[in-house]
Amino acid sequence: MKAVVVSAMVVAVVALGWSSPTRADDPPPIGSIPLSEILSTLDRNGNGCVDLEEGRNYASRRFHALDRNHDASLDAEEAPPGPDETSNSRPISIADWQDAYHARFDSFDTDRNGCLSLQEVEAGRNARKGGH
Ligand SMILES: [Ca+2]
Ligand SMILES: [Ca+2]
Repeated sequence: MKAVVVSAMVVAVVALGWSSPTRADDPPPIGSIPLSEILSTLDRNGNGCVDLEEGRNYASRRFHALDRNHDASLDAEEAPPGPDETSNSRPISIADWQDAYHARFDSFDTDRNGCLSLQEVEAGRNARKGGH
């Protein structure tokens, strides 16, 4: 049963090109993607880690999916701030959204190799959860 669901999702992703801003099912916040799915979801070139560009592409897709009225900014109604979001400030422009993503990427990339391993993502999430 689960395999059928996954297959249907793959077909849907391929059919929709994965980048359409009008998809009904929004890409989830980067911070809420299960660790086990991080690499398969974000690692487009398959090198085993998520680089800045791969993460930025995803952040951009998510921004445009959430921007219901297409005014190039997200208000609190379109994207309620939450702990898993790239930024909690609203309204937020795509530039600020990407800046916040970039800052989070840097904070996760502890070995400064420009690419996030699963271990770095996990450590970064745990640090955020326990940091307050
Ligand atoms: Ca990669
Ligand atoms: Ca908007």
